[in-house]
Amino acid sequence: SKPARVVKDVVEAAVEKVGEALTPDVPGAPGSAPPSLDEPTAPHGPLPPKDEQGAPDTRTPTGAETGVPKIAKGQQGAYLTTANGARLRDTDHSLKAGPRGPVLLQDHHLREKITHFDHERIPERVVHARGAGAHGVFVANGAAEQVTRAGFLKKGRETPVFVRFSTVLGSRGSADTVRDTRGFATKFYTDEGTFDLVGNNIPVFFIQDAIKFPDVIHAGKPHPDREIPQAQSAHDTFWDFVSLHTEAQHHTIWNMSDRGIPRSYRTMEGFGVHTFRMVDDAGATVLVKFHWKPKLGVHSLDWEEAQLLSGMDPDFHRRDLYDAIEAGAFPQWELGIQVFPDTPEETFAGVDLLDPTKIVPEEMAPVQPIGTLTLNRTPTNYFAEVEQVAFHVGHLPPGIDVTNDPLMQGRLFSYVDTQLTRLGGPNFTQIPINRPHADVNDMLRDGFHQHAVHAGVAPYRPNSLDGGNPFPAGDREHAFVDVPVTVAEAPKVRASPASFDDHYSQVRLFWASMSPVEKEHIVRAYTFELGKCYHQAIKERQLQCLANVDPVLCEQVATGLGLPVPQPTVPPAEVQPSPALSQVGGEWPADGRTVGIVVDADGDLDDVGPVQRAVFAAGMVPLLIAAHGGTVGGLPVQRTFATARSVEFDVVLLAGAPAPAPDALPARDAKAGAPGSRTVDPRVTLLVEEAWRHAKAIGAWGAGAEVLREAGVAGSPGVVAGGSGTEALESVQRLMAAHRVWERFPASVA
Ligand code: HDD
Repeated sequence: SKPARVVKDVVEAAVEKVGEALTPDVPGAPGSAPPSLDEPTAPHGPLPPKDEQGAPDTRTPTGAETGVPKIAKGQQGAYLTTANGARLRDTDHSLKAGPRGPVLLQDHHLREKITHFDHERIPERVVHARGAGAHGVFVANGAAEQVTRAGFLKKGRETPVFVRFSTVLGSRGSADTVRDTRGFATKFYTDEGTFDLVGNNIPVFFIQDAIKFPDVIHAGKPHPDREIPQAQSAHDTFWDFVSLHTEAQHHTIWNMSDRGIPRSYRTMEGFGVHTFRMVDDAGATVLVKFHWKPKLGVHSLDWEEAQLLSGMDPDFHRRDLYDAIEAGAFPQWELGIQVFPDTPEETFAGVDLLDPTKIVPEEMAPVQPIGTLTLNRTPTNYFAEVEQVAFHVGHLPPGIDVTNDPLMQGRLFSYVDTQLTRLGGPNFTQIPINRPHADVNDMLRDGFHQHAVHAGVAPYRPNSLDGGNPFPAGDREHAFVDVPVTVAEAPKVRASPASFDDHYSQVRLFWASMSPVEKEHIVRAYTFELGKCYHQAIKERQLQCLANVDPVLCEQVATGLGLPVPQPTVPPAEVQPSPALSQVGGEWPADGRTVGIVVDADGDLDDVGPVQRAVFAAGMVPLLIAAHGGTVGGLPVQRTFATARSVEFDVVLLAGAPAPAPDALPARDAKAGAPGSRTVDPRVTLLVEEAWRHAKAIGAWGAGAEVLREAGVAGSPGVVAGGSGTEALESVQRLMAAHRVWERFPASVA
């Protein structure tokens, strides 16, 4: 049987994998024998470990084969021990002078246990503190072989990976669904050295030079006096910064768009942001930009949904990722590159490729797929893996090199430096999750937390004492050779190229590429965030920036704020919209979505079983919602009216019209002491009203149609009623392909 840590949802999802009736062989699953709650009486081994992360564990980090496991196993043997392996009899009582006497200083176990506990926390990441990670595999399709000698991009090559997704501003315990940029950092354990692609879900960055990074982060983080607001950009210092450093306006409009509130990590694009240089075996180079394209499409939350989720389920994205993987719905992304000629100007179609605040629209340089990422394993231990993983933009394999993007250049310094504090010294590459899968034979020695037992006496080169080891590799041995880019002779200056001065044309390009409903969301986001600022001058300055982007955008936000509309100071650029930037208008698979099904003992339950099976068969997760836990008509209930909220579901189906229960919220039309005129439990009506407001498809059959009437949504777009349960499901499934029922959103911005 599987470990008891398997969560309830996963159990339900496991049912789907089995594809059978609702009786999996998982402890706690409906129909299985109930797990014993008593302490076992006989010792047994620890819970079965997951497969260890790929690195052979019998080698030292220098690559020397020892034949002895070198990675500390979390648990060995069946008995409780001290950290030094002495078996213990009792861990619940301190050693005392008599049962009522003082505790003795000699109690080593007490001191060791408490001391270790006192030091369990390490500093959280200075940015991207809140994250979730997963293991997976990257399979190359060979398309990149034409432009790079990187071995892991050769056709059919499979490379183990670890991915960490994150928010930027919030601290470790902050909510997942806040409006923010998301980190998308991938560690490819290639056999030519680790490649870290440390990207975001937004293709541009706030600043053009790394020297401003502490400033933009200080501005985005909570105010230093009261340390609020947490994980928000809706405050004065953030808007002060972005309106003064107008290069930030492009990244900011992406944040204010639906991209700032992804539906799931599984439905996010990822971007390497910078332009990289690729080099082939002959030394020929091209410039490239990396893109991750999610197989499920790019989807976002509705703003109200995001806010509700921050309270209802602050772990929404982390849970979604882990549940999907545990249920076998492995998230996938296509890795693609835009390829540009490596010219001395380092520009493409007028876009400066060294400016990290600019994109090259896909219509001008198509994204060419070079391989597929599949996340297929959740971490065994959050701290050991997700917290301790350390990425670095400079971790590059032969065939991929950096460019002179001044943001990238600064990052090349920052990522090792920060680990020295966070992970407590320079040996963090020896931590299991960070260990390269390629042989390591460096001449780095000693330092805090040195785990390797290095042999030999000559960690220097050349030497005669260690037989000359280690040897420098040549091209044939896949050495990393820096591309000998010519550096122009130029005066030393603190300056940017003139092309970096264009701060508005691509903001306008982004705005112009949005559908009306997306524009509406952007207007609302600016209005909300600026409305949270206290300083009039900051709001006015940001409105000035918006005037330079687009008059409609500026006017709408100014109206919301009750402020005058400024005139542009920069003439509006002529832009060609890029349809690829819009999230609306396509059709995507429904895999991994969640279907809430309201059931009631008096409703039409016959169709529920077939609907559940059809939902599973479509790769989605059905969750039954009822007035109480346990079963309804023999069907196991997963959510009650007390625990369910619409935001958890992508669509809602109604198989009944539950009457108001005594523990329901008071209906707004109820007089004191009177039951009110409602016939449906107001929590169910609320569920439907919210789902409607968030433009989700809603389906009902039998008595369920009554709920639609009571909620006042019957007959509106995306609301289907009548027929059988499976017919209702088929209708909402068709609607889900577009992700939401877009026409339900009022689109007042043309
Ligand atoms: Fe950064 C973490 C992405 C600019 C300094 N960054 C970090 C993470 C991501 C990014 C995804 C989290 C990695 C993880 O999950 O452990 N950062 C970016 C992107 C940038 C960017 C896409 C611009 C294109 N970053 C940037 C600059 C600097 C840093 C300009 C400093 C000059 N970033 C850091 C850091 C962090 C970090 C302080 C904090 C934790 C860590 O590195 O390991 O070094």
